[in-house]
Amino acid sequence: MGFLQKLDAAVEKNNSLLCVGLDPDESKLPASQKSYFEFNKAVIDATAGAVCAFKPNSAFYEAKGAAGIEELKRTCDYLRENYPDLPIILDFKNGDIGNTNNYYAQFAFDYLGVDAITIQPYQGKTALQPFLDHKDKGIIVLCRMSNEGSGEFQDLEVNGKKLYQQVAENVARDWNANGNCLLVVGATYPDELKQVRAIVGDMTLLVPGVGAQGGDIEATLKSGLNPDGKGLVINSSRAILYASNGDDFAQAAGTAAQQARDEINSYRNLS
Ligand code: OMP
Repeated sequence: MGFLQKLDAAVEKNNSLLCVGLDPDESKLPASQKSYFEFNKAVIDATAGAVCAFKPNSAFYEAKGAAGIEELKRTCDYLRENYPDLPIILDFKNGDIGNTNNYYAQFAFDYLGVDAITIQPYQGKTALQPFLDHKDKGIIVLCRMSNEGSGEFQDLEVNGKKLYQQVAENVARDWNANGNCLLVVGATYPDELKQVRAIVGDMTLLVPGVGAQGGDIEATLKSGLNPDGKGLVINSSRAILYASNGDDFAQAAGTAAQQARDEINSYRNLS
């Protein structure tokens, strides 16, 4: 089963468009938690019924060197073994010349065994072909990011449109021959999300920026849903992971995830 089919099944099963980001940060972990894997495991078990995907961000693990990569690998193994119906999105944001991309793909898909990755578009489609050729994997291309200042390049005018609009157009028109592409658009930019939705039809969009970054869930849903009341994967990391820094952290994460899912669903056209 390909990533998008797996995602769709998880959206249906858990009635959720919420993705929990697994971004463990030593400075924010509850005092009782020493291992990223054990922390993730508790959060995963508490939130798995309320999500359509999990998204570990590689940076948080790479920062700890080999030990961090090991924790990332254990997290991915745990998810595949215990929650095989829930897709894993590796937040990677990599991309290089084509030959090098083969090895990024090997790390993500063969070593970690994830279902999807985020990548940079800047090198162009030809160089990214080693990712795009993985028909069963989700290839999630950065388009209009959530951070302040993301417009510095992404809003530049090219060919009479904004660069992020051109990225959306190229990905929808030329890169998606295998039907495995998605785009990243930040929840902090609902107007841009609306523009992207208009360009890409019903393509699924990964939308980070709700929760800690303050993106508005109602505006996100109104701007980004496709006509089926789906087509969005809405990520929240810190607001779920650190809902409590006491011993009740997992329970608090579970409650925060359910609340986020329910709030998202309140703006979907659920029949
Ligand atoms: P919180 O702000 O803690 O919810 O985390 C957001 C997560 O989404 C982090 O892992 C970010 O690196 C990631 N992210 C963004 O915040 N903004 C973007 O534009 C793109 C991403 C991403 O690709 O997921």
